[in-house]
Amino acid sequence: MKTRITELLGCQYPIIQGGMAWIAEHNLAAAVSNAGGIGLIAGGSAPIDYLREQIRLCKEKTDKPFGVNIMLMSPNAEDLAQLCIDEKVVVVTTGAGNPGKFIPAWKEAGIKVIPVIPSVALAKRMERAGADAVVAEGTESGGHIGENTTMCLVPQVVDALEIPVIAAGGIADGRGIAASFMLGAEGVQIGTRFLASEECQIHPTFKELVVKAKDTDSVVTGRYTGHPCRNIKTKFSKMLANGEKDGSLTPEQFEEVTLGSLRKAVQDGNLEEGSFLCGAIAGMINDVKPCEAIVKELMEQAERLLKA
Ligand code: TUI
Repeated sequence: MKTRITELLGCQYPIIQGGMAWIAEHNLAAAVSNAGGIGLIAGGSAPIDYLREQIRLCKEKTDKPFGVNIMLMSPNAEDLAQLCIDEKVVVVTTGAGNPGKFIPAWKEAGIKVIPVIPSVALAKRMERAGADAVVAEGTESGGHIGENTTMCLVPQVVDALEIPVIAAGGIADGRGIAASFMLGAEGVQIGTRFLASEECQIHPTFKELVVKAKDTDSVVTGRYTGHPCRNIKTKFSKMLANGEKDGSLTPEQFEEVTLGSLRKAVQDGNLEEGSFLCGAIAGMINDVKPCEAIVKELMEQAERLLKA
């Protein structure tokens, strides 16, 4: 399937793996790239030496293009942005902020720049700033989210821009890909489906939560802090949601108890204190498979539907 996204990135399929903080490391990124998509390594708020090592390990595992996600709320985003230039990364995606100030240097270095955006206004600013494409991310996504849904956001961003649009949020099978293309997207970003992949290095408890999740097992916490995040329902995320609702947890206390909670979920599978960030589509995911099988299944189903 050829689109402006496969042309831009030099990949076989228009599937980009989500740049999930604490989760997306070189084993996952290389597996997705080797399967014909674009794997991403998440910068998150990792130390620069960690990200450099991950990029180099990924280069050893794949000769296919892969990218890096820069989380713009990270205190060392500037250093990580420069590292992408030094390591000649093919494509950078960004999240949780406006990457405008980094775009000229990335473009100068020949890096393809794809900001993740939750609104038409920000999408237009990114196009004007020189972005090559955008990911229009609906509120169905896991992690830090905007308000609009994939179904409403994607066609409005497509109408507002000339550059290609990648749909994200709630896409985990070929039907979601075909629907995204009907909305005018030329690629998809998929995170949650790859959580339940063999190459994903998260704690087994995290994978089990994804596979066992039902349609109603997703909850958004932290709206009152200005950084809403979608999680799998656990005792901890329900406590946060209730504390926010009934006022028993102040925004300051919320920030305090969630500090370090991503690591506790991903590395320790800690159900008492971990934030298991995950998309609302988890209910549809019932098995753990290699990335190659996931990508093959996604593309076969999407192509069959789009031909029909
Ligand atoms: O960034 C994400 N998803 C993430 S980042 C993350 S790590 C984190 N941990 C704690 C608090 C916050 C983040 C976990 N998941 N997705 C892309 C995304 N970007 N969603 C929303 C946005 C966004 C929001 C505001 C992008 C730009 C923006 O601009 C505001 C501005 O400065 O104009």
